[in-house]
Amino acid sequence: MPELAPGLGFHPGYFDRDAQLALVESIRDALRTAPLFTPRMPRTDKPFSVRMSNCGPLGWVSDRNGYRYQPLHPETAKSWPPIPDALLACWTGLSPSVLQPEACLINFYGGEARMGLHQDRDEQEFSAPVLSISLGDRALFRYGGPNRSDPTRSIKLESGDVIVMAGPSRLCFHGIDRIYPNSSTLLPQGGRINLTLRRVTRG
Ligand code: MD3
Ligand code: FE
Repeated sequence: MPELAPGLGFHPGYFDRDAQLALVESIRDALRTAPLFTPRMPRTDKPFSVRMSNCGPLGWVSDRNGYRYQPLHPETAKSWPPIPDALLACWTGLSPSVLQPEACLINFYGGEARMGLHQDRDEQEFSAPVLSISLGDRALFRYGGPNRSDPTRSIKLESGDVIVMAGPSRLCFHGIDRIYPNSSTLLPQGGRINLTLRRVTRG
């Protein structure tokens, strides 16, 4: 498998155009049950520029009380909808882990949205990978090492690309520096959707 760094797999064009369109339909469907919400930073209560929702038994949320996984939408108090089959199939095909994903975070980026450099460490299980699927406008993705001060590299993520963070890359710092507006025709209104599949609990 093509690796950008040890354990960091990059699969450009994993989903073809038809598969991307089908995924967008299933995400629109999920968002009818679980609408996008604006997460806020713990303590400071500052809103994220990215809007979010989830599917799967657990969803990642952030508010002034902290980051956590929970089974209910923070605004509707309903269960998250199921993870679409095409995403479960992608995980089965690319994940070296036998554990099934429990959370699919849906991030929506408008043209001005960013995500600062961070680690994904709210899970109890780090042996399973984190798998990320990009849809819509191109993004400038930056990743470094396990320490914030480690040097970073940047790559552009295009619609249909999949990234797998396994093994030594699982706890790497990473973020989205910018979105390139109008760089994809997948979403009629523009913007970028990132789907992040994660195992949360220990297997
Ligand atoms: C590298 N999302 O939701 S996904 C996130 O495009 C998040 O929305 C970004 O980071 C996005 O937490 C980046 C790619 C990604 C995700 C997790 C990683 C790269 C990673 C974990 C370790 C190393
Ligand atoms: Fe992340």
